[in-house]
Amino acid sequence: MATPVPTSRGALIAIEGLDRAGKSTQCDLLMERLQREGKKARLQKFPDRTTTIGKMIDSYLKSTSQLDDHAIHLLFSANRWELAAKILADVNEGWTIIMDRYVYSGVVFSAAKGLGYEYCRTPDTGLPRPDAVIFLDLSAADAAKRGGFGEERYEVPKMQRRVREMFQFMMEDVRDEGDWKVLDAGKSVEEVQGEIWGLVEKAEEFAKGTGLRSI
Ligand code: T5A
Ligand code: NA
Repeated sequence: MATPVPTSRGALIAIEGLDRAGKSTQCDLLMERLQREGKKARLQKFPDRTTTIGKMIDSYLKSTSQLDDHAIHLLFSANRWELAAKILADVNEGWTIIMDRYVYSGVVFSAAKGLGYEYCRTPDTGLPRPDAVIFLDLSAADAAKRGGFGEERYEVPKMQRRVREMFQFMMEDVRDEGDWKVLDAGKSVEEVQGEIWGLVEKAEEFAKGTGLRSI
């Protein structure tokens, strides 16, 4: 029996990008605008540090605990899986969900540490696939202008360089999937927000009349 296609589902949108590209700034502005316009919309940050798994991830990122690279990779994925059913249900009930990072960060950060790219993708296979992935691209020079790194584990120049290379590799690899939109995050907050808004409206239009797909 064919699965009925929901006609009034929300859109699932991932905001991805390099560190300090402005993902959280843009997600917050986007949520304000969506809510101002009376839309059913919510934000989902990944990692979601509030769950039991999320707390393990948080302590790893703050270097208060150590974990094998495979183990932390699987925990990041498990953190997405534990929230997947709710994401699916909410989208099908008409909620637009904006995700601040998603599987793409999961793949590139672990691959940047040396785990195999294909291995890194495997645990996320089957998760809800975003209608649009909005990638905020920032040059290393512009990133450096945005103040010093914080205290967290991956906020060191060598890791950041590898992450940038891996994101570039992954962007090429998934190009055919057609749902990646790359924006120049070096523009002003307002300019970037304007471009994101246009892409969000398109994704919402696309979402009407199509079922949510899987990764
Ligand atoms: N991770 C994550 C994995 O390894 N695997 C996974 O599966 C996942 C999901 C935590 C870490 O976990 C890793 C990746 C990370 O290392 P996080 O909590 O999302 O992930 O990371 P954060 O440190 O919160 O986020 P970022 O450092 O990447 O920053 P953002 O959100 O991109 O940037 P934002 O909005 O905080 O802005 C940074 C600064 O720039 C300014 C802002 O005011 C702020 O000061 N700014 C601008 N300045 C000029 N022009 C603009 N257009 C600007 N936009 C923002
Ligand atoms: Na952030």
